[in-house]
Amino acid sequence: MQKNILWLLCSAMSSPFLLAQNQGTPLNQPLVSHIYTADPSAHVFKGRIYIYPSHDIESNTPEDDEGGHFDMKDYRILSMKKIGGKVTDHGVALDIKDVPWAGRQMWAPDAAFKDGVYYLYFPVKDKEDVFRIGVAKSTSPTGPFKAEAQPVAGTYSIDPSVFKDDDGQYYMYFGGIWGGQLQRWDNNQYTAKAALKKPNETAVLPRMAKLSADMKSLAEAPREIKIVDKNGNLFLESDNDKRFFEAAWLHKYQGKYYLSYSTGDTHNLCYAISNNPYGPFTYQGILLKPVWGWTNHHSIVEQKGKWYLFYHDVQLSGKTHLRNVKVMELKYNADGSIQTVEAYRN
Ligand code: FUB
Repeated sequence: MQKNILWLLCSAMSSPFLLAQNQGTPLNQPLVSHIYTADPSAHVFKGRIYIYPSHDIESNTPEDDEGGHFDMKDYRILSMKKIGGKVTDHGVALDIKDVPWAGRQMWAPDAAFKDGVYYLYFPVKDKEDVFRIGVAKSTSPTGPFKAEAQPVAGTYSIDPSVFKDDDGQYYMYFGGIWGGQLQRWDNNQYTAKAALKKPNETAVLPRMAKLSADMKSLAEAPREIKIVDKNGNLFLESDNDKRFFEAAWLHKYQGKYYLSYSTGDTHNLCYAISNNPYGPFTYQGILLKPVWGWTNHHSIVEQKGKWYLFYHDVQLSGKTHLRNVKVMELKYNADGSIQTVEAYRN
């Protein structure tokens, strides 16, 4: 076994960060319990909160280090008028069998609204088992969505998140390492057998690109997003309690761009700030500590002057791949830093 893979496996299996279920008492309850949902991308469209989650299922696909057991086959959208209000499940919005180019594994989606049309962006493996990002359209925020015949040209890996800036420009942030395959993409070129980074190598960086006016294509080639420490240095792979792993989310607060993301094998949600949507982003700290389960994935949204963190854990099932979405309020300090939140009470 290659040394770097051994290191990653060991760090994952013996992770001192992994929070076992039943450590503490959940401070928030699942938003729905009749289906499993994860990776909640929340947006306020016309005053209502819509959540675009992954729809977790028990497919009995064996668990592997590439996340094969996350074998989701459709998307279902949730909505609510306000936090704490009734949550509506709007049923299947897009099925994998209606995506002509898709092979398997519908992972974390996001959505955007422009000129009367809602766009669902979703990562799924193509028929060669390479993750690509697709787009589907609807005139309703809850679908049904009609997928384009091909993935968005130039996209790859997982976890698209689409941010609209104040000037009306949309940007897509994306990528995830390990099963998300981002380590296979260097300079936007694919190498199927690319190795994971070694501990002393610079960590893989998330990607972003401006979206074209048609919302179905990239206006430019994807670029790496630099996440640096307070001295301007990029993180190494061994800085795995801080470096990017997956689940990039971009929001703006008081004129600054906040990039938040999961550190994956150390299970933190962290954030970094920039004056520019392209970065570089300076690391600030932990937003949410590990939750029950292996993955930690979120979104941040404002409604009526309050900010909310949507996240997930495995409270309902106790199984890594059967998650449930939750929400809690997020607060900022006067200097713009975010107060670290806890999902459990001890
Ligand atoms: O839901 C499948 C994958 O798990 C997501 O794409 C990752 O972010 C992780 O939450």
